[in-house]
Amino acid sequence: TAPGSDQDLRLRIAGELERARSRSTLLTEVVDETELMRQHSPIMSPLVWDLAHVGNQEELWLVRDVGGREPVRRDIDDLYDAFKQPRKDRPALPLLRPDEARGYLTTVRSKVLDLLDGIRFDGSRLVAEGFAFGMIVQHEQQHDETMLATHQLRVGPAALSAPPPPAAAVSVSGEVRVPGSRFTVGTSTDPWALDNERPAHVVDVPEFFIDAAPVTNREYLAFMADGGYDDERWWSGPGWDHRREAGLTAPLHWRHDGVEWGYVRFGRYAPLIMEEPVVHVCFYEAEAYAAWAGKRLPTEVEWEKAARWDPSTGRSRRYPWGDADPTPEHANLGQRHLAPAPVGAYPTGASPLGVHQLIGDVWEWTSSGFEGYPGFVAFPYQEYSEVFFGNSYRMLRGGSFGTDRSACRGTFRNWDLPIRRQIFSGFRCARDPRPEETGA
Ligand code: AVJ
Ligand code: FE
Repeated sequence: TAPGSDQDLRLRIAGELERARSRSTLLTEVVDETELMRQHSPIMSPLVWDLAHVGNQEELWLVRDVGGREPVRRDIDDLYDAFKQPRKDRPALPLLRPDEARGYLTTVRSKVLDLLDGIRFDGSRLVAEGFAFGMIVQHEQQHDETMLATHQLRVGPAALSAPPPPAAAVSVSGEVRVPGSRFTVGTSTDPWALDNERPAHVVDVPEFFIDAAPVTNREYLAFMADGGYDDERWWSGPGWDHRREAGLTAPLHWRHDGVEWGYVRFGRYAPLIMEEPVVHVCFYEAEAYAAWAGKRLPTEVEWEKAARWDPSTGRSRRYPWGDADPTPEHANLGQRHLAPAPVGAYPTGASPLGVHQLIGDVWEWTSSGFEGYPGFVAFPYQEYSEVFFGNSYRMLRGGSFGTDRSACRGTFRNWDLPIRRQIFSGFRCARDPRPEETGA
């Protein structure tokens, strides 16, 4: 690497680290100390745990591993190890108080900026192209999205605010036909892609149809009005069991005031905006809706082909619109808004085949479980992805309004349990071609 480009990368990394930190700061300064220490839901951490955990991972990977420096606080490693401390137990731990946590993050960050100064990116695989720094940037942004979901679960006066997302600019409906072809899934070259996105490999994807937009509140309400929640036909076995045990009747955070449906968003009530993608549904609800609509959920590979395939060259792009990093014109990302945007709000972000809002707005459930790609190698630690492989989880794609652009790309893979709906999750449907439609 030429020294000039090393310096460009150092500056880019410093900027990304700072952007992540200002978001973490915002999410933890708008509520008081008691609220930071409190557990707002047994499936979430106290906000102050996420905050110190972000600093601890930065210390482990950058200060100690990359920098080879002395530990800052080895004594707190166990407290902030997500595998040693189940979420429900985290509020009872002797956690750093908010001011201690902030001081710890500041100390760690100043050491990181010190070692970044003058670092060369041609060493081990961990530092090559700034990977470890990119991983830590994405880690902080992922926890920021988790903290945003905690804010959504929190009860009390509104703490966060943001301008509303843009209105629809075009009308988008119906399905798009994706012809059968070979398609390159994943990446071997995107420098900050995580282990589960690698390596790039070619698969044969038969022709399928996919919705041009995510399923909206209007469409989801039609499923509810048709008795979808009470009709076992649409639900899988485990889905129906869960629907009954959990008493599901509507997406999480929806309220019916006797006249109309609305939702509570970050502490404020609002009537439903009908053309917005539905959000806060679990995998089982998405699956039931798709069955009711005579469709199914896309597989992960189908979703990725819809998002990345360039029909004129057969090449896989980084994003639906091309290889350029997302801007506010392409997608609703980065907590700029506190809601998904209505369908049709991002024509600039559409794919060549005319599939809209694949990136941003809502994470989209797919029908796939979590497996490593052929040739998968855990890197740099098994606990990022590999320990979750198997059929317990379902994959989500595309990112939400709460996902930062650094942690979102056409190849990015997210996962959660099929019952989870505290995340900003929605979906779109797909289907096989009907006999008369094939091979067009
Ligand atoms: C990829 C979002 C499922 O938050 O559990 C954060 C990311 N891994 N710290 C999660 C992650 C370790 C992970 N998800
Ligand atoms: Fe983490």
